[in-house]
Amino acid sequence: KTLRPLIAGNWKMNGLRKDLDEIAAIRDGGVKVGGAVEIVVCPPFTLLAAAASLCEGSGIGIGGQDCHPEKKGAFTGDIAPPMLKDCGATYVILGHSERRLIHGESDALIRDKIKGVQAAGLAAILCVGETAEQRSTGQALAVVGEQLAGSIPRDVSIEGLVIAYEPVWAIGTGLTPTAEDIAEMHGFIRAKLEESWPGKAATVRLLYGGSVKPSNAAKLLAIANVDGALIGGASLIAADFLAIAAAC
Ligand code: G2H
Repeated sequence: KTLRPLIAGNWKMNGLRKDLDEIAAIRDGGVKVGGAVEIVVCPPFTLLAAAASLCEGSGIGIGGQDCHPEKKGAFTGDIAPPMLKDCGATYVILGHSERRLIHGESDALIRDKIKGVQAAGLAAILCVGETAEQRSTGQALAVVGEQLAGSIPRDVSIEGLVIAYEPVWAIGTGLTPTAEDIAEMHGFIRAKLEESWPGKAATVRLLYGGSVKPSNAAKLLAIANVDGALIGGASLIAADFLAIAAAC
């Protein structure tokens, strides 16, 4: 594999200030993994600035889990991309299935968010993935193809964009697709990107997400076109998260 792997932790709605100790432990252990693997932690907004200052100069990146498409304005409760950047974030997760399903986020909204994020100089981690029903009825590739076509703006560069394939049915369930199914989907995503951005698709890191843990990480990360992972539950424990990074 030629791309530098990216291991990103999605803390979701977990973490109080006392849990910054875990981020410090990720930083200390991550520095030892060295530059071979890029490590990013996406804590809740409330911990972003503190996490970024803990990780400053360590090479461990910090990301948001969502944002508003606009730079500023009358959007009560929302967070703008420049605010994330101002806190020290370099990445933002967008279009996670929990945003798509619980908050009704559409591909069109996610597309606007990617534009806002890129305009602010941040890198987007775009999540795509099918539901159990969509997979069992043979629609997985079509659904992900539609999400890619609908949520990646045509007029932006895809260099620096990261895509995370997260089958909805694998999130937090302990279930993972077969290696063959992941290889098929990641190959499909790479081919779709190549159709729209010829010559650029090979630079885009494709992460797998959904029930990645230390015990299955090496197997999942070895699959063709898997350039890293997006980790939920296991990223909350520094030792587990670092063991996954070490499996790259
Ligand atoms: C999928 C993943 C992180 P988990 O949502 O984005 O969570 O690893 O807990 O399945």
